[in-house]
Amino acid sequence: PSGRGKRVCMAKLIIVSNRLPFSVHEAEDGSFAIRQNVGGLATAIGPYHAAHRNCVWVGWSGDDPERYSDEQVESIRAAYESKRCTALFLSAEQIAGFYSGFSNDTLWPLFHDFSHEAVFDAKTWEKYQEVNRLFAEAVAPVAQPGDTVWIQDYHLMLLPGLLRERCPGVSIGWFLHVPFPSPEIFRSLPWSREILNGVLGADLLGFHTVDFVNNFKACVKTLLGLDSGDDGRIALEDGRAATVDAFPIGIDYNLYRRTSHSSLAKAMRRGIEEVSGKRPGLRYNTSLSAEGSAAQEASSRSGSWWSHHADEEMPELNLARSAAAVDRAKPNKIVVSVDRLDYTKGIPERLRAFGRLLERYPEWTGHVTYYLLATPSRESVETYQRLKAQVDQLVGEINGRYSLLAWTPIHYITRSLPIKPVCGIYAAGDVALVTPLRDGMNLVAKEYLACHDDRDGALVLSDMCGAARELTEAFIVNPYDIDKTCEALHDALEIDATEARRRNRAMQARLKARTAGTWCAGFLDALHQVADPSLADRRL
Ligand code: ADQ
Repeated sequence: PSGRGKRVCMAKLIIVSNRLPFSVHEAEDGSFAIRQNVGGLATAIGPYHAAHRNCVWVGWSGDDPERYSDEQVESIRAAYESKRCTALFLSAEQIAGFYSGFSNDTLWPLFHDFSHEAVFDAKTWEKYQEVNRLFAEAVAPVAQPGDTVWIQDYHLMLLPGLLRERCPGVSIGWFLHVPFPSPEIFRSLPWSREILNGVLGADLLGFHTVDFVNNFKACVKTLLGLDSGDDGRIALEDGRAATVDAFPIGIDYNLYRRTSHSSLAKAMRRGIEEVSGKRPGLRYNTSLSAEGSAAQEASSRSGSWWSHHADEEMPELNLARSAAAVDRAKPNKIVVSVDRLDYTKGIPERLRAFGRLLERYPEWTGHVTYYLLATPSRESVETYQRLKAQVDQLVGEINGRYSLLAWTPIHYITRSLPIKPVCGIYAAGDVALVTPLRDGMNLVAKEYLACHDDRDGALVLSDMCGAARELTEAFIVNPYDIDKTCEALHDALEIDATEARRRNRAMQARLKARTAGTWCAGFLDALHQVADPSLADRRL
């Protein structure tokens, strides 16, 4: 048994992704500090990597090496090595072609059914191949027979094939975090066959949902003429087989539940509740509750500017004055959303639905406040710049049209926030609006529910994401349908607390059972079952 134990320890798991789960930051004294990245991949696989000493991670550093001297690049490399990460450095040209170009301008829109946004450019395709080869050259020397390589996402779809040629006896898995499109869309890619052949170098190919698995199988049939069995096995021409299956990703439920009770998250929640008039505090003048009126009187005595003057000069802006026209007993509510600013997330459509709510149901005036956290990403890409301008404009229009002196309908935050304040925002939300136009899974919906463990709170969820297949008790909407999304938002705001808790409990039970940890273990177990059985005693 001791000999067997020794062999088991020697086998490695090599995780390969475009970005590493850490970033390096330069301190004032010129030294480099390493910080954990936020985001789905880092939080899903990060704990597995941290807990397993025989697990290493290979990825692009995200830095432009031209900014640093050779000596500094070596210090950065060493900082990553201390976290069992191997950092690759790409040139500015490779970043433009591989990352901004083929990955983000071609595959990302195509895979999200935005084919009109997809750019087909032979030069960026060239760079995509070059960088995938660079990854293969970094991984191949460390991958020994019996080791496992787990490749992540659409950036590295040629890597399974490249490693298959270079690394005999290694089990190769690949997981796609975004949707996989239907053949009608995928076949428009001039290099679709090369991509399929590359990714079929893996022993196991994982997707979030059965729909994406079926799309992939249909593409393999249409473009390569290969059949797949009911068990997901695809017999390949070289005598090997690749298996495809669905592995819906989960979250670290307890981490989000716990973090929502951290003092920072609680302070954030309290602040949001005060500003939105849900809890007596800052927004004293607009609170329509008895408590609020007392606070308002107190504030007039203390002499705030607008309580002295606004009533006389701008009565229509003064919510306290117009309160007679609205339901005084109506409780104030908070809507939240958290996204990277990306055109797949449906932010303009969602804003229109919120604007329509204020138009169609004027009784929500002064009673509902929307906290919109939307952090810009991929800012060098023109489509993203246009989207930012569009969102800025819509927020401005809605706030301009509906604001009262002491009530702003939308609080728009574009900074990137760490996990604790994000959990504070989730916890403050009576309703989470999660309405992507297309999304592989969408972790935000799941994180919101974890932050409402044992509480009410309602989720309005797009039917166009993987999460909708699991979170069936949510208010499911077609995010393109502005009227229906507005109605669902209205219903979610009005839901009875007992009913909200009942729905949440059903969804939360599923999230507790299928976590990020069980997702990792489930994928790796399945990989070891389908990969070469003769290697079984040499693996992790
Ligand atoms: P993403 O497109 O990044 O992930 P998502 O699943 O929502 O989308 O994950 C985003 C993560 O980043 C969440 O953990 C969220 O808390 C965090 N986040 C998002 N916006 C933030 C902000 N403004 N500030 C701070 N934190 C923010 C891809 C796919 C998804 C798939 C995941 C995991 O596109 O469909 O669910 O991978 O597989």
